[in-house]
Amino acid sequence: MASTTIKGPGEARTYDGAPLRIGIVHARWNTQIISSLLDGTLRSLRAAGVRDENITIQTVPGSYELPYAVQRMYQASQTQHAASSSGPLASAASDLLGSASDLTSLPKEQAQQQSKSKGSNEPFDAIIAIGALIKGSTMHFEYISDSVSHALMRVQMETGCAVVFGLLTLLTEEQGLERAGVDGKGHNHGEDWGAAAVELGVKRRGWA
Ligand code: DLZ
Repeated sequence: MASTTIKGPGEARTYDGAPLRIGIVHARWNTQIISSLLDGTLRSLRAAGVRDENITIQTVPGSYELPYAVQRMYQASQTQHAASSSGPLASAASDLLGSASDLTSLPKEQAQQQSKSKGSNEPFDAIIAIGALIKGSTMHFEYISDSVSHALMRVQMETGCAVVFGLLTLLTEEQGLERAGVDGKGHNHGEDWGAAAVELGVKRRGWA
C-alpha cells in the first residue's frame, strides 16, 4: 500500500558504526517516553555495528541540562584521549564517562561488563541528546525548547562533535508516546537518531 505521508528521513545507505565511539545523554523527565526512545536509539546503534563498550550513557534531570552535559562529556572524552589511559586527569574523565544509564535496557550483567571493559578512548564521534518537553500551562515549555535547541546547535558548532537533536517538543503526552513508538503505536524516533549519529560519526572522520 502506498505511504500516506511524504515526511521522513529518506533512504540512506548503511554506514559501519564499528569503529565509532558514541555518547548518549538523556533527560529523566517523562521517563516512559525517554525509556522507549533510548531503546530505539540503542537498537539502531547496535544494528549499525556500534559496540556496547563504545557507547556511553549519561543521564541528567531534565532537558534543560542537556547542552551542558553534552559539552562536558565531549570535553571529558578529549581529556581522556589526550591523557591516554593513565594519570589523574584521565581517571577523573573516566569517572564522568563511565556510568551506565538508570533507564538503559542493557541487562545488568551487560551494563557491568560495559563499565568494566575497555572501549575506545577516542573523543566521541557523535553525542545524542535525548529529552521530551511537554507543553504545560505556562511559558516554561517555550523558553526551554528554544534555549535548549539553540544551545545544542552551539555546542556542536563550537566543539566540532556531531550532536544529534533528540529533543521532542510536544504539545501533548500522546504525541510523545506516539513518537517514541510506545505500545507499537507510531515510529520510534530514537531509531533515526542512532542512524544519524552513525552517519555523522563516519562522515566526520572523513572530513577530519
Ligand atoms: C521543570 C520541568 C518541567 C515542568 N517539564 C519538563 C519536561 O517536560 N521535560 C523535561 O525534560 N524537563 C522538564 N522540566 C525540568 C527542566 O528541564 C530542568 O531539569 C529543571 O528546570 C532544572 O534545571
